[in-house]
Amino acid sequence: MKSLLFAVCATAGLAGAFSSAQVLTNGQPDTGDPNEGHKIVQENTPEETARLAWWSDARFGMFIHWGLYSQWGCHYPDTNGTLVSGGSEHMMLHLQIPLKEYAKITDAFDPTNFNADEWVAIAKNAGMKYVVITSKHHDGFAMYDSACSDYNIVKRTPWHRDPVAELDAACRKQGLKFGVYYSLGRDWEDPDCPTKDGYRSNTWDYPDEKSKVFAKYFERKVKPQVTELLTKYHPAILWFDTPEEISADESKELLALIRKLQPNCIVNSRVGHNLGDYVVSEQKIPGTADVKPWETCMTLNGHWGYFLGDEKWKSPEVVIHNLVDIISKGGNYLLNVGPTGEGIIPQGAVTDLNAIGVWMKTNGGSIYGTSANPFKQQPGWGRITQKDGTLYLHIFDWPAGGKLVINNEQIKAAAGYFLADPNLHVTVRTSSDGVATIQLPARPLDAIDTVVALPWRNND
Ligand code: JFZ
Repeated sequence: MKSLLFAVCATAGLAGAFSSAQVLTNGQPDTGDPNEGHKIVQENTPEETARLAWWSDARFGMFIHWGLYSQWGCHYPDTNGTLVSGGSEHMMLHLQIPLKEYAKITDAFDPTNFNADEWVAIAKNAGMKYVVITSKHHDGFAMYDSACSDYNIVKRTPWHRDPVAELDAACRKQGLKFGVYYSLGRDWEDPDCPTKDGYRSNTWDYPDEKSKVFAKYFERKVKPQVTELLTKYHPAILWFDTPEEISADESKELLALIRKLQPNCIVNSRVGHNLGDYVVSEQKIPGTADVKPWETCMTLNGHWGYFLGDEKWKSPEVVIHNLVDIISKGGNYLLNVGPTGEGIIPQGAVTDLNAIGVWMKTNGGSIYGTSANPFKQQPGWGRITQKDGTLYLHIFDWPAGGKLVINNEQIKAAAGYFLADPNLHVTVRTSSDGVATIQLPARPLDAIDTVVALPWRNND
């Protein structure tokens, strides 16, 4: 694979484009962002709740990180033309690749295997209800036909197509909602995008960090591009990232602009300064639903962008348990794929998503439109979700002898059934000391998560 990639680099005239192979960080995911503190602390207004209604029902979405960094799997040729690791989709930063050299990747970026309908079909088959793709990541390159900046996929690549437009159309055709990610406070193409002490800035092309004026970038690039994204593609979600040095007034101004142009567009909390419709939790699942509403975004392997050689896919069991855990706490799950420079979602990801889809086809009723476990405790054997007066018992660990103990005195149901076999019923028995138990069959109906639907009434 590497020799093939080397040949591509050489023909693309990139060999010799880069003189130093040092990686500035160990290539681990970027976790030190001070913006983590931009949490929504107040409850949502009725208007925000109404805007989120479809999103709260959807519960499960596909995140797509696709950009110039995908071309050689977040790797870049050194002076000998050998591909060196850039650590992640931050490779331009980690390797301090000069903008004019990094931009030459556009000459090779020709994803002839891209098929928006196929990508959306993979998401739909996995049971995902919305798709969010990177319209502009930290490298500042627009993955759509931007009138504000020629540094975009239509103008600068031999491919000349607009994947944001094609995915938007494919989502509408297949009944999924479409959203766009936008890097708000990091842009390594623009000379006026500072970050705290320059820690995530382009300081190699633009070394004078103190001279950078965020307001200029905000007026020149952010507002025009957010406007064209909203007016050309009408996304259901604007997924901002890394607000960094944006001021509170600028966050407010940006949100007002979005509300004016597209009142129903959902905006996440990384628009900055405690604004937005929901909070983002990155790569982790909170212990409890400490803010409402919220979404965990997570990679399927170890990287957001396609990373050459990373085949460490989370198993379907891990993904399904994560999904159920998140929903049992009231959150959404945005699970990421990183397509290759040729426009292909890696087979390891597709295999995973197909297996997840099989479980979702049988058990989706315990996911879509459900809300958090109504009880204070999560059971030791799994998780609980609820919808319309029905509890869904997600049994991860089958109890010895099939005797399931439910340590919640509120459960007064008499009988339930298995989603995997609705003709197979179970009976709840409540002992004199108020402990409810269910006698299950000797073996689970699903090795990953067997779901029992239990009509219940809360005695509160
Ligand atoms: C950011 C990006 O840097 C990354 O490339 C990817 O797009 C991810 C979804 O978002 O990574 C972050 C952003 C914020 C935090 C951590 C990683 N945070 O607030 O801890």
